[in-house]
Amino acid sequence: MTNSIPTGPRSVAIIGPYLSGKTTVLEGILYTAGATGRRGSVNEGNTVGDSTPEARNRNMSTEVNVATATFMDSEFTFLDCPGSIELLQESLFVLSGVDAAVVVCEPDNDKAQALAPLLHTLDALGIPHMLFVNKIDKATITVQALLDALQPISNKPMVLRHIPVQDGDDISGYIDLASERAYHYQPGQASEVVELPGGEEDAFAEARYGMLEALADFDDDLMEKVLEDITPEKDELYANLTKDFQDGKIIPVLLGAAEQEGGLFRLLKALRHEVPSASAAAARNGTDSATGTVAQVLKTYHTQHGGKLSIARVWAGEVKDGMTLNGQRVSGLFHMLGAEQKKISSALPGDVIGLGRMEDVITGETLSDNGADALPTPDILPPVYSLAIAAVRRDDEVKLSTALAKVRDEDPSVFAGHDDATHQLVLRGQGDIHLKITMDRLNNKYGLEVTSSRPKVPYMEAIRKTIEQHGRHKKQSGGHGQFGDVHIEIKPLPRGAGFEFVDKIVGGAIPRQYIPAVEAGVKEYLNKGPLGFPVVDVAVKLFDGQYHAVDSSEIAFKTAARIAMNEGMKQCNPVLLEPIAQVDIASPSEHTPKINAIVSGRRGQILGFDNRDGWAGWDVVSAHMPQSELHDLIIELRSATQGTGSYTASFDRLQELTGRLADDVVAAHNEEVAA
Ligand SMILES: Nc1nc2c(ncn2[C@@H]2O[C@H](COP(=O)(O)OP(=O)(O)OP(=O)(O)O)[C@@H](O)[C@H]2O)c(=O)[nH]1
Ligand SMILES: [Mg+2]
Repeated sequence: MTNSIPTGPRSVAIIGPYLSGKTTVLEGILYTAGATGRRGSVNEGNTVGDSTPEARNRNMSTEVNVATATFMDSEFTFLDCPGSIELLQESLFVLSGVDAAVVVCEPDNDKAQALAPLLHTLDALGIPHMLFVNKIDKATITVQALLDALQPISNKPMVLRHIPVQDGDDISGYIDLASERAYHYQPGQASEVVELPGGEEDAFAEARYGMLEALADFDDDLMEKVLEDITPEKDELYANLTKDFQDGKIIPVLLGAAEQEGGLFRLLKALRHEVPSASAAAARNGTDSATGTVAQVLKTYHTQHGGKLSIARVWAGEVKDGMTLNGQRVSGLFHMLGAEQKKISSALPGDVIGLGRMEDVITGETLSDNGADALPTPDILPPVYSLAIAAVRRDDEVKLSTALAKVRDEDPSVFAGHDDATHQLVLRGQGDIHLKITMDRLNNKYGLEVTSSRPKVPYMEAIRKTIEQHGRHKKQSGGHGQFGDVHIEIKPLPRGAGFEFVDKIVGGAIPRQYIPAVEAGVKEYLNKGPLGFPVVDVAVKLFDGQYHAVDSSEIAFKTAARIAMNEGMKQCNPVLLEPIAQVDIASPSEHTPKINAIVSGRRGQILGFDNRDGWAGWDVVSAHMPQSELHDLIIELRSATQGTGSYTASFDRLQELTGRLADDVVAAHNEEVAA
């Protein structure tokens, strides 16, 4: 094991739960590394990251912030991801292009579980990751209590690298367990090295022993030393810490207070020494044997003035301004510092760069100059929340569809489409905040004002009784008259059978050429049944009728059919049908009883539950639930599961809805039609 510093540009994701302090960490890191001359603050709205109005107005990150900086000769690109669970898709794309991840979290028991999905994803992707416990200045629990809360969410040992130094109620600094140095936080500056404070010796010795023990599990030499009570050399310790982190065997835990610049210099030093060089990730995704240039797009921006900008990680070869990748010319090559772009002329493996005006390139795409195989891309998260939207100004409709395509380019977890059943334009995504951010983007970037409403549920109706009905259309008004006369039987069909038209005319009671018109008239009626909704599962049999040699016409027979349907359907015992979805809800098992209660409370029928495939300690509850109950399901699920619960849904069947609920649906529908 050696302790040399990995070479080449490296990239690190800064991820973690909502508002844990990631953008503040980035700001502090950039300042510490000398990439910026002053340290901004999220609360003052002057950080390098979060430069868009959507982010600034909300005091939260709404997209990934990309910044390249050089710290002591080591080049790093930091990808600060938004923490909101509704913006998770950003992180998933970013993780395809990093060498390690810093998971920023808070010393708060109640927020520990929010880390579970992220840690699981990092494990599945094989990305080395460490925890940075931020806001240690306002910790409410001891570090040991924090570790006790965190450890169960990962099957890898969490190895504490620092312990805090308590000064009354405050935490005034920390002791680094590997270097055996004590640091005193100095707000706004790098921490000062101080004497090991008296009274902390026992805590230090215990924590250090805990660290050695964890490392010894992966190294026989170290194990022997621990057993024989021999203090290992620092070099040996660092080599073990580095190797076990890089191999993904341990999750190192660092402490800090980013807002006071606390712990960031230590964090940067740890990253500089321990983040593997890009060749390790290239070996994982197979680009280490690539010939020519290979890069992958991690994020797409549509900038206000510079057009489309694709953020890509270079995996192999060299990227140069002006070269052709995937048949498109690179028009501008940049290093990013938030919204700022610094022109560069070429980039080597490991670099994360901005590529200008690659118009047809999408997020996740593999770029190459010689047709390299596509690298895997993350799954696109299935939508869990929808809103019907409309442009406030009618003549903005065309502009809206162009803008929606661009918005989707930047955020592939947004879907927009016309719902054929309800005739609404529906925006689908990961939650209310996600869609509101999307609408703000439409406004801020494209000047489009958009309203939103709860999407309509595509109710249908059917009948429960068979009847026969006569319909006649006769008009005598100078010149040509109109005459059509039909006898039909209207009969319910089993659920899912759709519509059937049966022609039983014998002996030419109605001439052949008019029969399609009868069918057309019936179909036209079925768009809106007696309750006001499209009719399904019905058979109409035409069994008799009359015609007139001069006055009969297609239009007359069509009208006669409509008259018959109009009269007849009312007597067929119409019934409302509501769409029922097959729903699978995933959450940590401890929440399963709550999930069951939520499903029952929303008229759901539980089908069973099972372990979530590949997710130890998680369940999936399967149920049938009415679509009308799904609208805000995700909101209730998340609040019941510390943000970890999610679901997928697909149409299962239509089911009769009767009683007060049905009356309410019909009344609301009629009111709307009348309005
Ligand atoms: N007390 C304290 N507050 C902090 C610290 N670091 C960040 N904060 C505050 O925490 C809030 C969130 O900080 P951000 O940096 O925006 O957090 P984030 O993780 O980037 O948030 P999202 O990207 O929206 O998930 C802000 O009000 C910060 O001022 C810290 O070390 N101590
Ligand atoms: Mg942020």
